[in-house]
Amino acid sequence: MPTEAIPNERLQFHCMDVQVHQHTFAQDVADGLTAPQKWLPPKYFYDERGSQLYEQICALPEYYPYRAELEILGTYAAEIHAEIGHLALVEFGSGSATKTRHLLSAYEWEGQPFRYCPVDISREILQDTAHRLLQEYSQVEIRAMHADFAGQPEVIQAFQLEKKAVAFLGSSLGNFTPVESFEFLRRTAAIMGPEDVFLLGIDLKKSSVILVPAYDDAQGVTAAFNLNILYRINRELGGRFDPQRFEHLALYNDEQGCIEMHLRSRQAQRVPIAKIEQVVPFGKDETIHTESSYKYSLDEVRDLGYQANLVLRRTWFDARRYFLLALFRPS
Ligand code: AVJ
Repeated sequence: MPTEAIPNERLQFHCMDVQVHQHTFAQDVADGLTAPQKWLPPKYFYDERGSQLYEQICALPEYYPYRAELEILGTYAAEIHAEIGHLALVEFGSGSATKTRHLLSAYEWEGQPFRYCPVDISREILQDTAHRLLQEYSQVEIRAMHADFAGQPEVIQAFQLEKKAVAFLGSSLGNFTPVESFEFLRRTAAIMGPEDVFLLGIDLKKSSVILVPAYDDAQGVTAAFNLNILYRINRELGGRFDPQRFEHLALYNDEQGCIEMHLRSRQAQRVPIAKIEQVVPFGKDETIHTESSYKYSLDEVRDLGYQANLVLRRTWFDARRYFLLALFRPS
Protein backbone atom coordinates (compact mmCIF):
# COMPACT_ATOMS: atom_id res chain seq x y z
CA MET A 1 0.00 0.00 0.00
CA PRO A 2 1.86 3.07 -1.25
CA THR A 3 1.39 6.04 1.05
CA GLU A 4 4.53 7.83 -0.08
CA ALA A 5 4.26 10.92 -2.21
CA ILE A 6 6.55 9.99 -5.07
CA PRO A 7 5.25 7.15 -7.24
CA ASN A 8 7.90 5.09 -8.98
CA GLU A 9 7.56 2.05 -11.19
CA ARG A 10 10.73 0.57 -9.68
CA LEU A 11 9.30 0.70 -6.16
CA GLN A 12 6.63 -1.38 -4.43
CA PHE A 13 5.57 -1.18 -0.81
CA HIS A 14 4.23 -4.05 1.27
CA CYS A 15 2.77 -3.34 4.66
CA MET A 16 2.15 -6.00 7.29
CA ASP A 17 -0.13 -5.59 10.31
CA VAL A 18 0.61 -2.05 11.47
CA GLN A 19 -2.70 -2.03 13.37
CA VAL A 20 -1.76 -5.13 15.31
CA HIS A 21 1.51 -3.40 15.95
CA GLN A 22 0.08 -0.53 18.05
CA HIS A 23 -1.88 -2.98 20.14
CA THR A 24 1.24 -5.01 20.65
CA PHE A 25 3.24 -2.06 21.97
CA ALA A 26 0.68 -1.43 24.74
CA GLN A 27 0.43 -5.14 25.44
CA ASP A 28 4.20 -5.61 25.56
CA VAL A 29 4.67 -2.59 27.83
CA ALA A 30 1.91 -3.84 30.15
CA ASP A 31 3.45 -7.32 30.29
CA GLY A 32 7.03 -6.14 30.61
CA LEU A 33 6.51 -3.51 33.28
CA THR A 34 4.45 -5.81 35.52
CA ALA A 35 7.00 -8.67 35.45
CA PRO A 36 9.22 -9.26 38.53
CA GLN A 37 12.25 -8.20 36.46
CA LYS A 38 10.78 -5.37 34.45
CA TRP A 39 11.70 -5.51 30.77
CA LEU A 40 10.86 -4.05 27.37
CA PRO A 41 11.48 -5.56 23.92
CA PRO A 42 14.36 -3.73 22.18
CA LYS A 43 12.48 -3.54 18.88
CA TYR A 44 10.57 -0.57 20.33
CA PHE A 45 13.76 1.50 20.37
CA TYR A 46 13.34 2.12 16.68
CA ASP A 47 10.81 4.90 16.28
CA GLU A 48 11.96 7.79 14.12
CA ARG A 49 14.11 9.35 16.85
CA GLY A 50 15.44 5.98 18.00
CA SER A 51 16.47 5.06 14.47
CA GLN A 52 18.31 8.38 14.19
CA LEU A 53 20.06 7.75 17.50
CA TYR A 54 21.08 4.30 16.34
CA GLU A 55 22.66 5.91 13.27
CA GLN A 56 24.59 8.17 15.64
CA ILE A 57 25.68 5.18 17.72
CA CYS A 58 27.19 3.67 14.58
CA ALA A 59 29.42 6.74 14.21
CA LEU A 60 30.73 6.52 17.81
CA PRO A 61 34.41 5.67 18.29
CA GLU A 62 33.50 3.02 20.90
CA TYR A 63 30.85 1.29 18.80
CA TYR A 64 33.06 -0.99 16.67
CA PRO A 65 30.43 -3.52 15.35
CA TYR A 66 29.10 -1.23 12.67
CA ARG A 67 32.50 -0.25 11.28
CA ALA A 68 33.85 -3.79 11.54
CA GLU A 69 30.99 -5.13 9.43
CA LEU A 70 31.31 -2.22 7.02
CA GLU A 71 35.01 -3.08 6.65
CA ILE A 72 34.11 -6.70 5.82
CA LEU A 73 31.50 -5.72 3.25
CA GLY A 74 33.77 -3.07 1.76
CA THR A 75 36.74 -5.41 1.50
CA TYR A 76 34.97 -8.54 0.29
CA ALA A 77 31.91 -7.23 -1.59
CA ALA A 78 33.06 -8.78 -4.88
CA GLU A 79 33.71 -12.17 -3.26
CA ILE A 80 30.41 -12.12 -1.42
CA HIS A 81 28.58 -11.08 -4.54
CA ALA A 82 30.26 -13.92 -6.46
CA GLU A 83 28.76 -16.38 -3.94
CA ILE A 84 25.33 -14.79 -4.13
CA GLY A 85 25.26 -14.38 -7.90
CA HIS A 86 22.20 -12.73 -9.32
CA LEU A 87 19.74 -13.74 -6.59
CA ALA A 88 17.22 -11.21 -5.36
CA LEU A 89 18.51 -9.75 -2.11
CA VAL A 90 16.10 -9.80 0.85
CA GLU A 91 17.29 -7.96 3.94
CA PHE A 92 15.85 -8.22 7.45
CA GLY A 93 16.26 -4.98 9.40
CA SER A 94 17.65 -2.99 6.48
CA GLY A 95 17.63 0.39 8.27
CA SER A 96 19.47 2.98 6.19
CA ALA A 97 21.13 0.17 4.19
CA THR A 98 24.52 1.90 4.33
CA LYS A 99 26.46 -1.35 4.64
CA THR A 100 24.29 -3.10 2.09
CA ARG A 101 25.29 -0.49 -0.47
CA HIS A 102 28.60 -2.32 -0.95
CA LEU A 103 26.65 -5.36 -2.12
CA LEU A 104 24.18 -3.32 -4.14
CA SER A 105 27.10 -1.68 -5.95
CA ALA A 106 28.43 -5.11 -6.87
CA TYR A 107 25.01 -5.95 -8.37
CA GLU A 108 24.85 -2.60 -10.16
CA TRP A 109 28.23 -3.16 -11.83
CA GLU A 110 26.81 -6.22 -13.56
CA GLY A 111 24.73 -3.79 -15.58
CA GLN A 112 21.49 -5.77 -15.31
CA PRO A 113 18.34 -5.07 -13.35
CA PHE A 114 18.39 -6.60 -9.87
CA ARG A 115 15.92 -6.84 -7.03
CA TYR A 116 16.39 -5.56 -3.48
CA CYS A 117 13.73 -6.35 -0.86
CA PRO A 118 14.35 -4.51 2.42
CA VAL A 119 12.21 -5.38 5.47
CA ASP A 120 12.18 -2.97 8.39
CA ILE A 121 10.12 -2.04 11.43
CA SER A 122 10.71 1.69 10.95
CA ARG A 123 8.48 2.97 8.16
CA GLU A 124 10.21 6.36 7.91
CA ILE A 125 13.69 4.91 7.45
CA LEU A 126 12.37 2.32 5.02
CA GLN A 127 10.69 4.84 2.74
CA ASP A 128 13.52 7.28 2.94
CA THR A 129 16.10 4.62 2.15
CA ALA A 130 14.08 3.18 -0.73
CA HIS A 131 13.84 6.57 -2.42
CA ARG A 132 17.53 7.27 -1.97
CA LEU A 133 18.52 3.89 -3.40
CA LEU A 134 16.36 4.44 -6.48
CA GLN A 135 18.32 7.60 -7.16
CA GLU A 136 21.69 5.99 -6.53
CA TYR A 137 21.19 2.73 -8.43
CA SER A 138 19.79 2.81 -11.93
CA GLN A 139 19.34 -0.97 -12.11
CA VAL A 140 17.65 -1.60 -8.77
CA GLU A 141 14.03 -2.66 -8.41
CA ILE A 142 12.86 -2.31 -4.85
CA ARG A 143 10.11 -4.14 -3.04
CA ALA A 144 10.09 -2.80 0.48
CA MET A 145 8.18 -4.27 3.39
CA HIS A 146 7.17 -2.50 6.57
CA ALA A 147 6.93 -5.36 9.06
CA ASP A 148 7.95 -6.67 12.41
CA PHE A 149 9.77 -9.80 11.28
CA ALA A 150 10.90 -10.85 14.77
CA GLY A 151 9.59 -14.35 15.39
CA GLN A 152 8.15 -14.60 11.89
CA PRO A 153 10.69 -14.71 9.06
CA GLU A 154 7.83 -16.04 6.92
CA VAL A 155 6.78 -12.43 6.20
CA ILE A 156 9.28 -12.49 3.33
CA GLN A 157 7.13 -15.04 1.51
CA ALA A 158 4.92 -12.08 0.58
CA PHE A 159 7.69 -11.10 -1.89
CA GLN A 160 6.98 -14.36 -3.76
CA LEU A 161 10.56 -14.72 -4.90
CA GLU A 162 11.67 -17.85 -6.64
CA LYS A 163 15.29 -17.66 -5.57
CA LYS A 164 16.78 -15.37 -3.01
CA ALA A 165 19.72 -14.38 -0.85
CA VAL A 166 18.49 -13.56 2.64
CA ALA A 167 20.66 -11.15 4.60
CA PHE A 168 20.45 -10.54 8.33
CA LEU A 169 23.24 -8.08 9.04
CA GLY A 170 24.28 -5.73 11.81
CA SER A 171 24.27 -8.38 14.53
CA SER A 172 20.52 -7.88 14.84
CA LEU A 173 20.24 -11.62 15.52
CA GLY A 174 22.08 -10.81 18.75
CA ASN A 175 18.90 -9.22 20.11
CA PHE A 176 17.18 -12.60 20.08
CA THR A 177 17.82 -15.11 22.84
CA PRO A 178 19.72 -18.20 21.67
CA VAL A 179 16.42 -20.14 21.55
CA GLU A 180 14.71 -17.39 19.54
CA SER A 181 17.73 -17.21 17.23
CA PHE A 182 17.60 -20.93 16.63
CA GLU A 183 13.85 -20.76 15.88
CA PHE A 184 14.32 -17.77 13.57
CA LEU A 185 17.09 -19.50 11.59
CA ARG A 186 15.22 -22.81 11.46
CA ARG A 187 12.09 -21.13 10.10
CA THR A 188 14.17 -19.10 7.65
CA ALA A 189 15.90 -22.27 6.43
CA ALA A 190 12.48 -23.89 6.02
CA ILE A 191 11.37 -21.26 3.49
CA MET A 192 14.64 -21.31 1.54
CA GLY A 193 15.11 -23.17 -1.73
CA PRO A 194 18.15 -25.38 -2.40
CA GLU A 195 19.96 -22.59 -4.26
CA ASP A 196 19.14 -19.81 -1.81
CA VAL A 197 21.76 -18.43 0.54
CA PHE A 198 21.63 -16.92 3.99
CA LEU A 199 24.06 -14.17 4.95
CA LEU A 200 24.51 -13.46 8.65
CA GLY A 201 26.46 -10.55 10.14
CA ILE A 202 27.15 -11.20 13.81
CA ASP A 203 29.30 -9.69 16.55
CA LEU A 204 31.91 -12.03 18.03
CA LYS A 205 32.76 -12.73 21.66
CA LYS A 206 35.61 -10.60 22.98
CA SER A 207 36.92 -8.92 26.12
CA SER A 208 34.40 -6.92 28.14
CA VAL A 209 36.97 -4.10 28.10
CA ILE A 210 36.03 -3.63 24.45
CA LEU A 211 32.41 -4.74 24.69
CA VAL A 212 31.12 -2.58 27.53
CA PRO A 213 32.24 0.87 26.26
CA ALA A 214 30.58 0.05 22.93
CA TYR A 215 27.29 0.12 24.85
CA ASP A 216 28.21 2.88 27.29
CA ASP A 217 29.86 5.61 25.24
CA ALA A 218 31.47 8.74 26.61
CA GLN A 219 29.11 11.08 24.74
CA GLY A 220 25.99 9.44 26.15
CA VAL A 221 24.40 8.67 22.79
CA THR A 222 23.63 5.09 23.82
CA ALA A 223 22.13 6.43 27.05
CA ALA A 224 19.85 8.70 24.99
CA PHE A 225 18.95 5.76 22.73
CA ASN A 226 18.03 3.66 25.78
CA LEU A 227 16.05 6.46 27.46
CA ASN A 228 14.20 7.21 24.22
CA ILE A 229 11.93 4.26 24.87
CA LEU A 230 10.49 6.11 27.89
CA TYR A 231 9.69 9.13 25.71
CA ARG A 232 8.00 6.77 23.28
CA ILE A 233 5.84 5.29 26.05
CA ASN A 234 4.93 8.81 27.14
CA ARG A 235 3.98 9.86 23.62
CA GLU A 236 2.22 6.77 22.35
CA LEU A 237 0.75 5.32 25.53
CA GLY A 238 0.13 8.39 27.66
CA GLY A 239 2.97 7.55 30.04
CA ARG A 240 4.22 9.98 32.67
CA PHE A 241 7.86 8.95 32.84
CA ASP A 242 10.37 11.60 33.82
CA PRO A 243 13.40 10.23 31.93
CA GLN A 244 15.68 12.29 34.19
CA ARG A 245 14.77 9.96 37.00
CA PHE A 246 16.30 7.00 35.17
CA GLU A 247 19.86 6.23 34.20
CA HIS A 248 21.44 4.13 31.49
CA LEU A 249 23.25 0.95 32.53
CA ALA A 250 25.29 -1.44 30.36
CA LEU A 251 27.00 -4.62 31.60
CA TYR A 252 28.44 -7.81 30.16
CA ASN A 253 26.73 -10.97 31.38
CA ASP A 254 29.56 -13.47 31.11
CA GLU A 255 27.43 -16.51 31.83
CA GLN A 256 24.87 -15.72 29.10
CA GLY A 257 27.44 -14.22 26.73
CA CYS A 258 25.51 -11.03 26.21
CA ILE A 259 25.61 -7.31 26.83
CA GLU A 260 22.61 -6.22 28.89
CA MET A 261 21.20 -2.72 28.82
CA HIS A 262 18.96 -1.52 31.62
CA LEU A 263 17.27 1.69 32.73
CA ARG A 264 17.81 2.12 36.45
CA SER A 265 15.40 4.10 38.58
CA ARG A 266 17.35 6.77 40.48
CA GLN A 267 14.67 6.90 43.18
CA ALA A 268 11.52 5.17 44.38
CA GLN A 269 8.69 6.40 42.14
CA ARG A 270 5.31 5.58 40.66
CA VAL A 271 4.69 6.14 36.96
CA PRO A 272 1.15 6.27 35.53
CA ILE A 273 0.67 4.97 31.99
CA ALA A 274 -2.82 5.93 30.80
CA LYS A 275 -3.27 3.54 27.86
CA ILE A 276 -2.49 0.46 29.91
CA GLU A 277 -4.44 1.75 32.91
CA GLN A 278 -1.61 1.08 35.30
CA VAL A 279 0.57 2.95 37.73
CA VAL A 280 3.97 1.28 37.64
CA PRO A 281 5.91 1.30 40.92
CA PHE A 282 9.71 1.43 40.93
CA GLY A 283 12.02 0.89 43.88
CA LYS A 284 15.24 2.90 44.08
CA ASP A 285 17.82 1.19 41.79
CA GLU A 286 15.22 -1.15 40.32
CA THR A 287 15.89 -1.68 36.61
CA ILE A 288 13.99 -2.18 33.37
CA HIS A 289 15.95 -4.65 31.23
CA THR A 290 15.69 -3.08 27.78
CA GLU A 291 18.10 -5.09 25.63
CA SER A 292 20.29 -8.15 25.47
CA SER A 293 22.90 -8.23 22.74
CA TYR A 294 24.26 -11.76 22.43
CA LYS A 295 27.82 -12.33 21.25
CA TYR A 296 28.87 -15.53 19.50
CA SER A 297 32.03 -17.48 18.80
CA LEU A 298 32.63 -18.91 15.31
CA ASP A 299 31.91 -22.41 16.65
CA GLU A 300 28.65 -21.26 18.21
CA VAL A 301 27.57 -19.69 14.92
CA ARG A 302 28.39 -22.88 13.02
CA ASP A 303 26.52 -25.05 15.55
CA LEU A 304 23.52 -22.75 15.65
CA GLY A 305 23.28 -22.86 11.86
CA TYR A 306 23.81 -26.60 11.71
CA GLN A 307 20.96 -27.26 14.17
CA ALA A 308 18.73 -24.92 12.17
CA ASN A 309 19.44 -26.81 8.90
CA LEU A 310 21.90 -24.25 7.58
CA VAL A 311 25.41 -25.30 6.60
CA LEU A 312 28.19 -22.75 7.01
CA ARG A 313 29.90 -22.35 3.63
CA ARG A 314 31.99 -19.18 3.82
CA THR A 315 33.22 -16.79 6.50
CA TRP A 316 34.69 -13.31 6.30
CA PHE A 317 36.22 -11.31 9.14
CA ASP A 318 37.44 -7.76 9.70
CA ALA A 319 41.18 -7.35 10.31
CA ARG A 320 40.77 -7.40 14.09
CA ARG A 321 38.40 -10.38 13.97
CA TYR A 322 35.80 -8.51 15.97
CA PHE A 323 32.93 -9.36 13.64
CA LEU A 324 31.86 -12.24 11.41
CA LEU A 325 30.03 -12.36 8.13
CA ALA A 326 28.85 -15.92 7.58
CA LEU A 327 27.30 -17.44 4.47
CA PHE A 328 25.06 -20.48 4.85
CA ARG A 329 23.23 -22.75 2.48
CA PRO A 330 20.26 -24.92 3.42
CA SER A 331 21.20 -28.50 4.25
C1 AVJ B 1 21.16 -3.19 16.34
C2 AVJ B 1 20.99 -4.96 17.88
C3 AVJ B 1 22.93 -4.73 16.55
O1 AVJ B 1 23.07 -4.86 19.84
O2 AVJ B 1 24.72 -3.71 19.07
C4 AVJ B 1 23.51 -0.59 19.86
C5 AVJ B 1 21.70 -2.25 19.06
N1 AVJ B 1 22.05 -1.21 21.29
N2 AVJ B 1 23.77 0.00 21.01
C6 AVJ B 1 23.53 -3.96 19.14
C7 AVJ B 1 22.41 -1.39 20.03
C8 AVJ B 1 22.88 -0.36 21.87
C9 AVJ B 1 22.60 -3.12 18.27
N3 AVJ B 1 21.91 -3.99 17.27
